[in-house]
Amino acid sequence: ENKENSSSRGALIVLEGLDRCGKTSQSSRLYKYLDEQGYSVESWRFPDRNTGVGQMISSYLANQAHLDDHAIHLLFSANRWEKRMLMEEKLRSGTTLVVDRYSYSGVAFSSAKGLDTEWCKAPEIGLLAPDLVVYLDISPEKAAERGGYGGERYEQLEFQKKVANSYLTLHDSSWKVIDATLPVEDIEEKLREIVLDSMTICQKGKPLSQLWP
Ligand code: DGP
Ligand code: NA
Ligand code: NA
Repeated sequence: ENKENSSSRGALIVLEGLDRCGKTSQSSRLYKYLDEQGYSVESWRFPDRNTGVGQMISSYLANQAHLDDHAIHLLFSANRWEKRMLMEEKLRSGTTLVVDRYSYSGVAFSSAKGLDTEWCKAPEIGLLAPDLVVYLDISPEKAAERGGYGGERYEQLEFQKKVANSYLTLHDSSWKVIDATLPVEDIEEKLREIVLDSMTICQKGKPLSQLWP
């Protein structure tokens, strides 16, 4: 099998979940595995704190800047828009992207503050739709027990409970849910399996599409 077939595109793989669900370490394990297998793959995350917009988001999360809930929502969205072109180029050139958080975080976290869900979804329209969304499922209580909430703005049990409820209303039958309380190696194995399936479907010519399908 030729993994470099120029007609095949990469897959847009998104990992979602509450803070402390283990998403970040699973996405780096997945990246490392795919890379070692010889696939063209990159590890991305949102917010991307390296851009100008990302720096504003970062200081908001660190409670160093105060912004209206709507304004910060639009900045998170802008942070995804500023990477959209590059994202499409990478996917079309055959690179799979493993992305830690995406538009679903955008809607889940802002609607948890009480913003209208449809309003929250609107600025995400036209961003690339993921080929696979994996939700690492953990209760807010269990996540909080893991400790190490870094002290950023959203890292509080009561707020995470609201985020969990928002995710529940967002998630549809296309999402793959993995129990985030399983041993790390078991999660890793399940993740590999569903990601490789999704990559195969993309290689076979599945077209890129846009949010919200
Ligand atoms: P992380 O770097 O994955 O720990 O994300 C930082 C925090 O920001 C985390 O609590 C999740 C939250 N977050 C991520 N994306 C968005 C978004 O688009 N909108 C809002 N309001 N919060 C987000
Ligand atoms: Na965090
Ligand atoms: Na994280």
